Amino acid sequence: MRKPRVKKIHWIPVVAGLLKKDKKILVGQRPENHSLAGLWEFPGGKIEIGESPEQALSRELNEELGIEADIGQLKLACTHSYGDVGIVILFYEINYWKGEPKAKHHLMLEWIYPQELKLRPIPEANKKILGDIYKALGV
Ligand code: DGT
Repeated sequence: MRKPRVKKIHWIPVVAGLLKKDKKILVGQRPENHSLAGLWEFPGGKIEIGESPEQALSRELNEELGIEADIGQLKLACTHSYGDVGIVILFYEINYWKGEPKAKHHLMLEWIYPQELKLRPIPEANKKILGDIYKALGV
């Protein structure tokens, strides 16, 4: 059998939470020992086998921030490929949660005005859809 000529991308599903409080959003700085270290991202991570996106995000927000989150609406989805690996990211609105977010995984957490996102180093996957992220946040 001939090898296919088109290189297939291996897609990894990822979920991220848009936590909003007093017109600010929560971002975390990716830890040193991870890919994209030092970049500011929305809390979240990869969906594990057998999980729904909402279950995955609820687990990630618990592991990373120590909160019990009420997963809101799916606001935005995008894809980004890094060569032969790609990510599909689903961004969910999070308006309600129990507990105070703490940096259990990130170097640090910060509540910032959405406009500040364009001044920070963020993953390329987010940079290229920043306009849509602003729309999803209602700014
Ligand atoms: P692990 O345990 O090291 O496999 O990591 P997880 O499951 O916590 O997932 P992570 O954060 O390493 O993977 C998420 C991927 O999505 C990673 O390639 C970075 C990328 N990404 C791009 N934008 C964002 C974002 O806003 N938030 C998150 N969490 N990931 C993003």
